[in-house]
Amino acid sequence: MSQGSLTSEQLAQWNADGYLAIEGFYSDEQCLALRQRALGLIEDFDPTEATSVFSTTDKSHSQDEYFLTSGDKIRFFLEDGVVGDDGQLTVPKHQSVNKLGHAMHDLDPVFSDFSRADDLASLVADLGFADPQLLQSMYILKPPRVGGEVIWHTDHTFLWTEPQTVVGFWVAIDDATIDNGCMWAVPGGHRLPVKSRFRREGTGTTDDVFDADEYDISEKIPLEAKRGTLIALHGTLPHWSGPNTSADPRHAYTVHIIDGTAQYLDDNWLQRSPELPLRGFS
Ligand SMILES: O=C(O)CCC(=O)C(=O)O
Repeated sequence: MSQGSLTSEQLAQWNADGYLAIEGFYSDEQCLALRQRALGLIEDFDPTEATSVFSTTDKSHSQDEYFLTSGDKIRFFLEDGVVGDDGQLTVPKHQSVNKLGHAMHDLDPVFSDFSRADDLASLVADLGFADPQLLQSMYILKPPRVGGEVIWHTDHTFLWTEPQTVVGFWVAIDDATIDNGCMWAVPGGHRLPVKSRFRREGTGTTDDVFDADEYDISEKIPLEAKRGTLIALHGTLPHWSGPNTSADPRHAYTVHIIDGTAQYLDDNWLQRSPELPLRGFS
């Protein structure tokens, strides 16, 4: 992407569909450097620390302090079913990790540079942010044959501001296809009211359900993406990714940005210590 503004067609697509895919936003070199850094972090990680298995099909993880205290750390979340009865991994360590989260963008220089690329700052300004704050980062591995689905959700459900401001910026670090679990979305679905809010309650979490009906996903479309493609996802756009049924990896990086002019609620699951305040692009 060249420095500067989105075209009027791109802005129109963003407003109409609630997402915008930009091929070649990041170079292969940038993606491969981030990939190498993520794999290095996994190499250094002791799996016994990952007492929480992350899966959005099993909300029980969310009660786990490991998850709730990860907003200002670099933590490693395991795929379902990769820990045997003896507490040991049943697959090699690099195949067992579902994702890294949630503050690599502030704690790791390689992730920080990737997340604060000039082109991303320009895009975020074009999308109307007055005071962009980088809230959450995730490096999602979706390992071959093992990587599970991410259920239909909107990001506003999890990262609530008043008014709604969150946008997800998802980057294909590997080519993402239907077979290896690319993202899917319902174009225009961002205009519907969100169906729930996930928030802290006591020492755990709860879902406030506003509408118990499932999303109508009859109009869903796959967002296959070549390495380096960036997909901006409006905070109220329903999206999903399937399991990786292929032999190919599907690494992706996503950073969620909110506007500092909005109120970030203090019962959102993701909270940061005052020692690591949110930052924008500088
Ligand atoms: O990469 C995926 O499979 C899911 C990512 C996602 O849902 C998100 O970034 O909000």
